[in-house]
Amino acid sequence: MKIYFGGSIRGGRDDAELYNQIIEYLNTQGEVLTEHIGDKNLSSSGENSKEQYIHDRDLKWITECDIMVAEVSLPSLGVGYEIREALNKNKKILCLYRPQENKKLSAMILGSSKITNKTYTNLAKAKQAIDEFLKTA
Ligand code: 6IA
Repeated sequence: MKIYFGGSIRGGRDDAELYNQIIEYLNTQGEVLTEHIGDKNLSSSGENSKEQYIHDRDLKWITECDIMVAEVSLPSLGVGYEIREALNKNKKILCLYRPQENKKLSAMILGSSKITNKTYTNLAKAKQAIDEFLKTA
C-alpha cells in the first residue's frame, strides 16, 4: 500500500519531529512516498529542488498513492491543496489534528464528508486513529 503523507513545510516546521514519528509508524503499514516531510534538516526554506519539480512530483505521487494521511495541526497551503487533489482523485484521506486552545481546524477540511477527520493528543492516539482508518481503507 502506497501512502502519501502530507505535513507543513512553509507553513512552519514546529511539528517536524512528530511528522517523523507518524511516518515511521506508517512505514510499518505500507510505503510512505513522502518520507522527507519528517526530515528535521528540511527547513521551511526547503529542499533545494525547483518548485515546479516539487509540485509536479507531489501531484504524481498523489495519483499513485492508495491513501493519504495528513497532519493538519499547522495550517499549510500546500497540505490543503494536496488534500483537494486527493479528493478529486477519490483517494481515502485521514486528517489528524491536535486540538489547540483558541484554534479550530478549517471548515473546508472539517466540512468535507469524504475526509476522515480525527483529533488526537499524543502519538499513541495518532497510531490508534491510523489503525482504525486502515481497517476501512
Ligand atoms: O505550503 P507548505 O510548504 O507547508 O506545503 C507542504 C506540503 O506541500 C507537503 O505535504 C509537501 O508534500 C508539499 N511540499 C511543499 N514543499 C515541498 C518540498 N520542498 N519538498 C517536498 N514536498 C513539498 C520544499 C521546497 C521549497 C521550500 C524550496
